[in-house]
Amino acid sequence: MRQVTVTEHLLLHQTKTPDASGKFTALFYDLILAAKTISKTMNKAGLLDILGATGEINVQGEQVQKLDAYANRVLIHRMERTGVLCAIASEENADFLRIPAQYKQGEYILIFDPLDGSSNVDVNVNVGTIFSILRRKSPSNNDVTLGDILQSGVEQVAAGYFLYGPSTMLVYSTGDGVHGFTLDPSVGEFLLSHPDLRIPEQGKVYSVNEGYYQYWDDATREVIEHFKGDANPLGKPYSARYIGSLVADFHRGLLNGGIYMYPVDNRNPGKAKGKLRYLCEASPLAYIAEQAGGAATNGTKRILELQPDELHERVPLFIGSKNDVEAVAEIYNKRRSTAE
Ligand code: FDP
Repeated sequence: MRQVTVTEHLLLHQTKTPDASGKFTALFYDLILAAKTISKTMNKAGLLDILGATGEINVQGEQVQKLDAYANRVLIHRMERTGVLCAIASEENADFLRIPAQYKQGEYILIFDPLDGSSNVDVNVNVGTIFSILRRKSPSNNDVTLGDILQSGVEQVAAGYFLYGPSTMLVYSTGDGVHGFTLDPSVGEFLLSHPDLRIPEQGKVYSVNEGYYQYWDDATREVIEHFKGDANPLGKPYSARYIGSLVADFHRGLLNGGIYMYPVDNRNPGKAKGKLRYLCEASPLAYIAEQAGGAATNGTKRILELQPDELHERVPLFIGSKNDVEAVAEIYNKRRSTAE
């Protein structure tokens, strides 16, 4: 059987888009190249001196893993030279980066989490690179500003992730469904393995760090009880699965259905909005979820309609099968209206 490469797939999308200039395809091409470089290093991680922490604390107040810093460097180095970007924002950098003057400027903005789930990397658990692509809003002869980057999820031009696991995968959407590709290491190409992915409407699995139970409010506890009890559409408890690597937990839900949750907790007043970042985690994954027929909420509002005020804004996230996400929103909305 002849297999479709990701480049062919992108070119097909390009021909379907009126006025397409090929710049977007070029952007993807470089992104894929960066991911292949990261993937290759990930495969040998246990043999290189690249596991463990660098000793630095990032803008999120978290330990920077050596592989985090490495993936960030690879992505920035490759992507600032594409000629189609005007700015890059990474989970690892406090501020967004303007494309240096010596390189050609473009109209797109790339936001990424270079290595999501990296606290798992030392134990050889799946991690990934999550990305979001936006188009700048201000005129191209003006200096790019933070306002160009603080866009709500509905405005994304494309989003997706690379998953580094037993095989390396690319899952992406340009607003025309969700497509999954698997890297064939023997030829170095991503081949279409999961066309038109659809999340099952009803899941059977819930995924949350239940160790934080005592730090949740009553509404959140009721949400979790909904999935653990038998007064749910299954009439029995859901199975629990939590890898602790968002991109891997999300990917399981995308393929098999279910819900991933990272609610607000009161462990630390600084994290009163939850842990996950809107621009580089919640928004791109919500775009993928919706494009695959699933849903994503912060509890009361659709993730894609939220407007971020800060580059590293955090947000609670409930994402996956439509029925399960709607059940969560129903519980939070009911609690909210009785409290009012
Ligand atoms: P990590 O800190 O390892 O990068 O994005 C942050 C994230 O991982 C998610 O990938 C993961 O789902 C979550 O944090 C795990 O957080 P907890 O350890 O608090 O459960």
